[in-house]
Amino acid sequence: KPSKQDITKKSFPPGFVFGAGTSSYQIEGAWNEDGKGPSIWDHYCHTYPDKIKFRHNGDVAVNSYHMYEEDVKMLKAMGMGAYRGNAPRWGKSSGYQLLQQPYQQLLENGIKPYVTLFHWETPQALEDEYRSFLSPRIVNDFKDFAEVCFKNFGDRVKHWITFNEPYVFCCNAYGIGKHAPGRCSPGNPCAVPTGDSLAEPYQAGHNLLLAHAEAARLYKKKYQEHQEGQIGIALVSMGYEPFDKTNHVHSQARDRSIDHNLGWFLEPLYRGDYPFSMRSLIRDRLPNFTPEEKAKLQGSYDMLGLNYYTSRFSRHVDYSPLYSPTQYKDDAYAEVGIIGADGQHIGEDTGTGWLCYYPEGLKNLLMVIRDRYGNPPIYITENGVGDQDEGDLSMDNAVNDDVRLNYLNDHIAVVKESIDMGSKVRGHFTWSLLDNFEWQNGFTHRFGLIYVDYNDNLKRHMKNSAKWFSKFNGVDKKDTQVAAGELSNGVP
Ligand code: PNW
Repeated sequence: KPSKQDITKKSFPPGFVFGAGTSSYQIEGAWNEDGKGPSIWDHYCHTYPDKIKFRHNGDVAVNSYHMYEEDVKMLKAMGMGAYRGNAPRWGKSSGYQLLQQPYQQLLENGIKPYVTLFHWETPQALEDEYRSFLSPRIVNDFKDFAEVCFKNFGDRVKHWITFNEPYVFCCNAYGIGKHAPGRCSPGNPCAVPTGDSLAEPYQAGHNLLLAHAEAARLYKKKYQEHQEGQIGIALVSMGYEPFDKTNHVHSQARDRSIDHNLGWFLEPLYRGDYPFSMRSLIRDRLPNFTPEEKAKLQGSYDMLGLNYYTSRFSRHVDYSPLYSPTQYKDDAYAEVGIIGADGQHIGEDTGTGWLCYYPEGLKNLLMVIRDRYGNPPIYITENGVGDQDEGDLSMDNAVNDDVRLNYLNDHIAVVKESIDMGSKVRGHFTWSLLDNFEWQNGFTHRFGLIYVDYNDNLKRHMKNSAKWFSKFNGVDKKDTQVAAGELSNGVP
């Protein structure tokens, strides 16, 4: 149950940042403007339109490529100190000049850019040429792209995030085929079946980790000293609770679930190899690192991004030779679900089906990172909820978003508690600044603090949660109203 502790930005240590995040394919549009080549998401939505709810796509998205001034005003109206967005899209051959303007605008308004280099948009050319992340060739190509970004924007960008959620990327794009490039293991409905290759998610993850390590190494060697910035990666994890606390097999299952989600990527970065439980269960489908690679991976981050939304119960299932592995069955002989042994739900449904309210899960993960992974500086790079809207949610109802407001309040309160318990969290970014293109769900899941009117020129309106954030961040009520009032007149 939402607890409603009274908490504001002032409850946090000085320097702690609050912000909101987005990703380019989800918001920008302008998919073929200014010399940009197609990404795997352009290709996927155009080639397999039925894979996306209502055949939506990101060709126009919420037009932030052209409406970024609006978006910056909204950040300002909420008193946000930071914005997490994407660098110039990989594969864009020109147009860097244009991207100088949004950065300028952010900085002039006192909003720090936190830039994610990769939020799932591989250039289609690299997919066609060598299957992108399934080939080690991706490592150098990613490093080159990262260098273009460090060189062109490093004077203004002081926080770099190489990859967004390798876990979701590998599982959805290579395991269950729900995301571009749509590859999947047998038994899953997908765009591009990949035979019996159950190793693909692990190969993709492996090359991605090596690409991260090379890009981070380059930044640290060549740019960090004079640009004085930091680099990291944004990992996602659900929280996990044992299905039945009174039976140790379920506590062990819970630990394996954490290993196979957070640990899959964090453990190589922390100590140079995958978790032991993954090695022992996934065996020869899990690639190996050379000693040099291990050394490059270890400690290749100044800070860690953690994306947290929800939690699950983890239930031990016995080994059976009939239990054929698919991507999800690799979750370590642990079945995850929302109902525990005594019938209780992990947390209330918040509106999109998969996302249950369970702030405690965030604290638990932060404690795992504190205790098992060396307690690095952390930014909560995503946290938020979506409302389902298949054309049946009125704007009034969408804007009255108490569920989101309570969810954010309570998760932010838990961040504060975790800091008091020794976790080094340095910032919190709500997902998302705006309603946007929610991947396979098209525009039907609205995650924004800001409502986007799809029936009226993509106009932006503050939801109640956005107004709550203004207060939270100490913005004068009048200033917020002025910003909101101005904006509801609708600039372009
Ligand atoms: C994130 N989970 O994906 C992505 O980074 C965003 O682009 C996306 O819009 C947002 O979440 C909302 O879906 C996730 O199952 C997908 O815990 C699934 C989970 C977490 C994050």
